[in-house]
Amino acid sequence: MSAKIIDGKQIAADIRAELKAEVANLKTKGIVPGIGVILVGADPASISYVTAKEKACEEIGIYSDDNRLPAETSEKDLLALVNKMNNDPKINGILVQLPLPKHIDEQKILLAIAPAKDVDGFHPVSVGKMCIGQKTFLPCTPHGVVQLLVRAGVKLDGAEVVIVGRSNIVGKPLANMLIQKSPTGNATVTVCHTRTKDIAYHTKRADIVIAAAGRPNTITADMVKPGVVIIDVGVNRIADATKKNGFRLVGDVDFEGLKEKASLITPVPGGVGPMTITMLLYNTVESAKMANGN
Ligand code: L34
Repeated sequence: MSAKIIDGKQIAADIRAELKAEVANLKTKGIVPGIGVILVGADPASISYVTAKEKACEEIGIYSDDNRLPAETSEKDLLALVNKMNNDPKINGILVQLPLPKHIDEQKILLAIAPAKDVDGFHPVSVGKMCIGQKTFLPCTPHGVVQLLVRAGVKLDGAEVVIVGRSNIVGKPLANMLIQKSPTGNATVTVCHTRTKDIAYHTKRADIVIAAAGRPNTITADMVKPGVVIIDVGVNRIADATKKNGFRLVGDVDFEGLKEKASLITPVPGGVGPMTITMLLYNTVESAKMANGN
């Protein structure tokens, strides 16, 4: 069998077209969704993600307030900027790109973001609401993964899902979203991590394997059953002298081996990444609607 590729770029483009129409409609009512973007430091991957997010905002008509701060920025100054954005009516969403430099307490910053503007869904209030199934901002990468599965027609109800990775931004929230009693949940979820005794024991019985470990080749063809659905959340930069920029991107799975065995698989790039950006746009538009009473 040769797997069908889930085209994240196309699905993201479809959702962005829907959002663009919605933003145009909001503008007729005098509403312009706005996002405050904060990047501290000059990590090349973070620069590329933040730039892509701002470009995507512009394409659909979201206003963005760009803030690129030096790596030495103090926690106090960063908190002051977040506070300013909390009180700025033009800003409906605040994005503090992670990771932050070591001298800044990440949890302290996330806690300072007003929950009403928490378009990344990382504030403990948002996380708590998500866990108990209340309406809230859902974190962008796991929300994007769920949307990819739904729009690719993958049945989640009763599915055996194995997530490899337990980060706060992907593995943990994704597990929560997929076990909710809802049409986009109802899966049976196992979460594997670095202390799991035998990851293959779990992935071999999975209908859907989601790799979010941050390490290439975490999932190989011998670890899965034929017909499995593979979602690859990884984005790893591998040095490659033949490339202009000196690297190529690979995910967390052995794509070449798995595409012969899976029924559906996401590529890297062009899978989950564009969906992460799209769900940020979605949350920002939702936030603008809520701020204006709908
Ligand atoms: N606050 N920090 C905050 N929110 C987030 O949602 C993120 N994340 C993760 C890192 N830190 C964050 C992102 O934005 C990961 N992430 C992210 C966003 C976009 C892409 C990948 C990760 C993406 O667009 N990937 C492209 C390739 C990009 C490239 O060429 O470098 C893809 O097609 O996969």
